[in-house]
Amino acid sequence: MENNYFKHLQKINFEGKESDHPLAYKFYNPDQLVMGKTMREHFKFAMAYWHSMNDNGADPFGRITNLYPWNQEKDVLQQAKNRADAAFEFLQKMGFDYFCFHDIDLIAEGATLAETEKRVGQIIAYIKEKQQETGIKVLWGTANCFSNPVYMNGAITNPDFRVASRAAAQIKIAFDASMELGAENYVFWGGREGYLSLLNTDMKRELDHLGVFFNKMVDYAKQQGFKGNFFVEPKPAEPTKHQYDFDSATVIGFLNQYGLQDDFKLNIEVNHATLAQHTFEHELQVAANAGMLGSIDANRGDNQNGWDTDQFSINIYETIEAMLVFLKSGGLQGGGINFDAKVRRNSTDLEDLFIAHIQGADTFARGLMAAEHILTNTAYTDMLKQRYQSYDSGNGSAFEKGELSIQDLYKIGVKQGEIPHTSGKQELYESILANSF
Ligand code: XLS
Ligand code: NI
Ligand code: NI
Repeated sequence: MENNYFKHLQKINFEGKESDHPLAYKFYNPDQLVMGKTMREHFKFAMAYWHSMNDNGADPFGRITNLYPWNQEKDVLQQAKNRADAAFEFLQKMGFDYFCFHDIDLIAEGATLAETEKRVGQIIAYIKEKQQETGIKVLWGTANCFSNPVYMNGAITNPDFRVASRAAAQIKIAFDASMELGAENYVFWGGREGYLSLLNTDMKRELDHLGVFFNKMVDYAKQQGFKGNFFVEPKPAEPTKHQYDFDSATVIGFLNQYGLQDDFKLNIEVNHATLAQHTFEHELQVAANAGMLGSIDANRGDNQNGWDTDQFSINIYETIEAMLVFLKSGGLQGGGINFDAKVRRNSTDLEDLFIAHIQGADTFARGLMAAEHILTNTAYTDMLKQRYQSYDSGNGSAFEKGELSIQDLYKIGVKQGEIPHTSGKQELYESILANSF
């Protein structure tokens, strides 16, 4: 008999913005078309297993506050099955098509890697059945190579090969499990790949190891017939002082340096962008420029905090700017919107999980509709084009095509005389944004 943890909660429906029901979508209408695609297709919303199913509210200052009923069973396999029941019930009630997971979110880690592998195999079989019943899919899978103390000095970039090879084995197991569940993508987030002090670190050697390993993963995935994408998820710090996958630009440089640019894309997380002193839209745009905008981990940070608070998205302005980049660059390559966010330690009602995800989905829906409005009904696109019009013809166009030498540029530039100011019109752009929703 399957469990029913959210008995008191009904399927979440779209009721429109006049609704004052907290357990209804006000803006996310899955079938509504935006620029020729349904919202459902644009977003591919996913639940993050680790936050929504495994989190227990513990923080460095206090013990568990959140005793989710599905995690109370003592038998390891039964507990994992209960958790999967809760996950699928939640996803169906939310109307989400996807989830994302780490290997050891699905089932508790064993005392040895061999035992973990056995356990993962058992739970995968159960989850696969639930996928067949419901049609719910995996947006991406990944390996947690950072919680186990064996990884305290890093995983693949560990100075000790014994640990690096253990990490490689764990990643192979997680990748195989992801493929078995039909995962559309596989993620590498740095975890403890980085350093605490450069004094005891051979950075070049550690990065070379990561480059070699990723190349081997590409070969392996091809042999296995994996049709999905590999994503790297940038983050500047936490848990290490300096993460190797610092931000989009750093990751793209790394992928190019190690010949991985054709096989990897990026998974951009909002709160990681802001921790790197960038905006979310900046990180998306950098990835899009390289043709590597793969997926999004949706959340938000806190302006007064310097860590990854992983709160649910409510920032409309930030989301509209992100959705402008999203629409202009043709959406995500293979990925979707994964709510890598958690309810607060003191949000202990089961309905809080629903309210949080509804708010996140509605924020993205509003952002998408506002971005569509800006692109189709305002002067925005023309204004932006106009700003660069001097490159559309004559010498500007010749320069852009690489047809002017430095001598040519000198001849043209030296004769320019006094150049009148051209306003950047930032406040006008901002007023378009502010009036778009
Ligand atoms: C942590 C990361 C992590 C990845 C998956 O900050 O966001 O949750 O998304 O390993
Ligand atoms: Ni993330
Ligand atoms: Ni994060």
